[in-house]
Amino acid sequence: MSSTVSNSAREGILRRYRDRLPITDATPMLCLGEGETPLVLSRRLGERVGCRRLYFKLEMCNPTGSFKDRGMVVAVAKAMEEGARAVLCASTGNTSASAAAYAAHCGLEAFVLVPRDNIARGKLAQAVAHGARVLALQGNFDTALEIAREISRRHPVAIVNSVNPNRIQGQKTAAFEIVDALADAPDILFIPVGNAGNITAYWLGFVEYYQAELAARKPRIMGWQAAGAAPIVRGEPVEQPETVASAIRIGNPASWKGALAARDESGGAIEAVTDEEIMDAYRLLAQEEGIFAEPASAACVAGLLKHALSAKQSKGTPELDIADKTVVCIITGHGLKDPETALAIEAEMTDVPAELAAVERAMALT
Ligand code: AN7
Repeated sequence: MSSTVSNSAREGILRRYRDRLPITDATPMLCLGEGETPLVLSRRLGERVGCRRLYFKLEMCNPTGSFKDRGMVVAVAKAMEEGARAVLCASTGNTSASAAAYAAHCGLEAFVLVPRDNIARGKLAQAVAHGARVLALQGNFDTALEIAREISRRHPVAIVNSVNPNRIQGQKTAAFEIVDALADAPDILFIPVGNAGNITAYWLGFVEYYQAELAARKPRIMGWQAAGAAPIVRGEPVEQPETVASAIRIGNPASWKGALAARDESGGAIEAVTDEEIMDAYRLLAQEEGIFAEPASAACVAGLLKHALSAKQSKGTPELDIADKTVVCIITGHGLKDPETALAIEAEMTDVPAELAAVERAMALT
């Protein structure tokens, strides 16, 4: 079933999926080692939710620590090909980190518009470290995106948000990798939803592989928004989105229609999880699987826990059952990106004098 698997050193998605991407002879074959991320079989959470084949796709293992690199390498390569000198994006953080890295890689200027009060520190550090021009807006992501789109209409600056179709093209390659690794599509995909580019891209990828007869089926897509930022669940934009998962603090997703298509064509759903559910999943993922993801990524694991509970409560509803299904959760970003949320757990540390006996006592060895 697999046409493109490679065991060699990472060649990047442009080379690996050349035939399925909008690449010409003039496209620079950029690569920072994106793609070929691990698909890890759950050891403990699967048992907890009663699913024997639960996998985590570790998109946090991309070069800048999030899935954004797959789309960004394509968007920046095409911008180079078209002669752009500068790229621009609005971002809750990961897009800006990725844009800054790929722009630095090929000597383009990067302008990033971020919500000043709601961006995780690690992501901001990445943009600054890569030399991007960081414009910290006193507003939220939705406003920043509106402004970025207008600037790209008026000035010769390439917008590298997922409104740029090259981003979606690159991100669909994660679906290809999952099919290649499992020798078919999974039964169900759990994925966090913010601006909705990624859910759109996965669906595109699964449909493309299905149509090429590289997969015998398509997964049901289960998208998860944060309860305080759940416009698609509510059916209308949210003016003041709020959630601990700052990456998906988005009230008016650009790829809304793509998300609805993924949901409806796959027979899936888009639902909400509370911040409390997100933080519970965040801790479980770190402490029962060894996977340190950022809160937005934990949203889809929170969704899985919620789904498993309703499946249990309505036993005999075969569509909900996950016991014998192959399930994949997309772990979109690294926990280290948001040290402030992580360090809220600092209270768990034990202060100990630097003495052998005191350490032994603290370890309950005496
Ligand atoms: C870790 O970086 O929107 O539904 O500006 O960083 O495709 O938006 C990030 C989104 C999930 C949601 N997980 O993906 C940005 C930005 C993480 C993210 C999402 C984001 P989309």
